Order: sequence, then structure tokens, then C-alpha cells
Amino acid sequence: MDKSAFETEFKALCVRYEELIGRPNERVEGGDRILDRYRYPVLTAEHAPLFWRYDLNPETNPHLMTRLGINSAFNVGAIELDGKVCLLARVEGYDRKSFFAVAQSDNGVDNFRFRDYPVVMPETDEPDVNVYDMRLVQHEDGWIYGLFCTERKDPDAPKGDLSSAIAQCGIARTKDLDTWIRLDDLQTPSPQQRNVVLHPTFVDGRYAFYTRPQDGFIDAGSGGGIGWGLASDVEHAVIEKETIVDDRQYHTIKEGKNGLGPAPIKTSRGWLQLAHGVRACAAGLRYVLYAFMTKLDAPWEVTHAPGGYLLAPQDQERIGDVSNVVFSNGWVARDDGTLLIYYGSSDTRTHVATTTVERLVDYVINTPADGGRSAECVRQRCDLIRKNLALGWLTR
Ligand code: M1P
Repeated sequence: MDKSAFETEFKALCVRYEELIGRPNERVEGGDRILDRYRYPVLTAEHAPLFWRYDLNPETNPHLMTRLGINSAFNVGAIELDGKVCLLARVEGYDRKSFFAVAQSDNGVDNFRFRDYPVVMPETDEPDVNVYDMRLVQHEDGWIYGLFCTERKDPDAPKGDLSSAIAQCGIARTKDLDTWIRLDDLQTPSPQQRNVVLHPTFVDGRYAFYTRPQDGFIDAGSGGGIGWGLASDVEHAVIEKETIVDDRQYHTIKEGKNGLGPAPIKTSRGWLQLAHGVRACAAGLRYVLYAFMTKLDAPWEVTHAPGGYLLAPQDQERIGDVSNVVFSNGWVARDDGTLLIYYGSSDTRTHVATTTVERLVDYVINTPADGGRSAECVRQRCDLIRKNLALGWLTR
């Protein structure tokens, strides 16, 4: 391609890119009135800047081909900073490695644009092979913390086993999401640790963590459940004792495993919590989101646990690299009461759902708990029907 053809082709790519970034999102009517979904994902692989993917020098890339492809952008941490909604995305290259990158928007539902460079995350003495799923939290100590999964090959895996891995919790802190200070990885009694979240306030003068003890990289084994532990020093965080806050349960949406989503939001009724639950079915693992509430003065004690899911994969969300998955590790409560919930679908792209903190608190407090058995669930539903029909104004 000569230089002028190269420029023409590049301009066409730029036009398509700007159309994508500038496209207004649309609220989808007709949901369950708990949350509103949106028509378009807020982040996709195509949102990655062209200069991250192409060599734009006609001398070294005369065919204007992708050199470093981006596969997906999902499972974002989220925070409001200087009036912007910032998403700390898990961006994955064609090479399967994830890295972190910040995309920001004014309204949180569209026009997300990545900053020029991805995050350059410092490493510990033990290099990370893959990093992902950062939970961002503005801690009362003044730092913004990012807790994420750091994955490394299992050194004890038998020869030829190139899949077994060890997941642990990496910890870093920042003031601006650009420059990060890496702290020691969290130490806990569990051999595997993913989905760790830092509680935003001190508890008994210590840093408080939600954990997820597991026996295996994928399987909960004898472990599982959302755990809780305290550490005196965040720079070298060690949790000696983990207790379980929210256990797995037979025949529920969190039968296989679960894990906390973003850091909880403080409300007048308690800490509002978002998590994912996983169950196995013939199609593989199914990941859904659920909400619950814990005590203000004892964030490790559950006070309200609505039955079932808050959000499950729908339509295009059901399909992707790991299908039938929704996963959330980021939400933003804005000053006007709006709650923006970010969720990845099928390990491929990022969506937003909106509600208000008030609505979600109402949902968590007033939705009946899981009945545990079909007969009890029928009783719950009959109660609702009886009360509604007794109102006397329903026309059918
Ligand atoms: O592939 C689905 C999800 O699997 C993991 O979550 P969990 O540890 O609960 O199984 C994570 O790798 C997550 O990123 C991924 O979305």
C-alpha cells in the first residue's frame, strides 16, 4: 500500500472507532424494575485504541495489519474520580494474557475512552503470569487500593500438566489509577485465593478483607464461600484466621462456588453487598449475580439474603469466550443516588446496569430468602398472590 492509500485506510478505521466511542447508549425498557439494562456494552475489545493494536508506520506495516490484537475487555473495577466514572478493565490480548487499563466516561453509561497507556503494574519478587479482576476501593486511610488475582503456574503440577495454576491476591495502591505501588501479596491459610476485596473502613483498627478460600484453582473442594479476615499491616498483609460470611448451599445459585464482587456500599440499613454465584449444569458452569446485606457494625454478619439471582446472563451476554457467565467486580454509587453496576458477560465484554441505592436496599430487605425446597417456594408465591388478590383492585 502506498502512503496515501495507507492514510485513507487509517482514516476509515478512525471514523469507525470514533463512531463506536461516541455512540449513545440506550436503556432497555421492560426489565424487572430492579435494574435497567442497556442496549450496548460499555467496553469491548474494539474500544481499545487503534494505536494499541496497529503499527501505524507505513514503512514497517505496509498492509496496515493488527500487530498486537485485543481479544476482550471485561470484569472491571470501578470508581468515581474527579467527577469521572473510571473503569479499571481486565483487557486481554490475543495471547491470552490480561492486563489492566483505565477507561473513563462522564455519565458512566457510554463514551468510555481508554487512557493512552495501560497500567504498568509493578511486580513482587515472584513475577505474575496473569493478572485480572481488580477490585478498587477508596479506603479510609486515604489510598485507593486495587486487589486483583495474580496467577502463576503450580510448581508442583505433574510433568505435562500445563494448566494447573495457583491464584493469589495481589495488592497495589494509588492516588490516580496511573501510578501504582505494589504491596506484598496477601497471605491466608487457603492454598488458592481469588475474588479478594478490601473493606473500605478499618475494623478493630485493622484492614479487613473478604476472601474466597478454595482447595483448587477452579473447584471450591472442601472450601468455598465468601470469607473474612483481618490483617494489621496492609503492606505485608497476613490473615491468620478466615471465617465464612456467606457459604455455598445445595440447590441454590451458589451451589458450586461464590465470590464477592466490588467493595460494599455503606447504607443506613447496613453494608450493601454484590457477589457472584456459580452452579454446574449440563452446559457447564453458570455464573449469576446476587446481592445481600451485612451489619454496619459487623460487616461479616449477613442480615438479609434475598433468594435467587439479581442478574443473570441474557441474549448476547450468554455467549463469549466462557459462555453463560456474568461477573461483577465494580460498581459506582453517584451523589444523586444512582447506582451503576458494571458486569462482564461471558468473559468477553463489559455492560452497565443502573438502579438506585434506595431501590437495591429495598430489594435486598424485602425479597424473600431462598425457600430451600420447591414446596416452600410455592408457599412464598401463594402468600404473595393471596395478598395481592386481597387488595381487591386487580382487574383480569
Ligand atoms: O470464567 C468465569 C470467571 O471465573 C473466575 O471466577 P471464579 O474464581 O469465581 O470461578 C474468574 O477467572 C473470573 O475472572 C471469570 O470471569
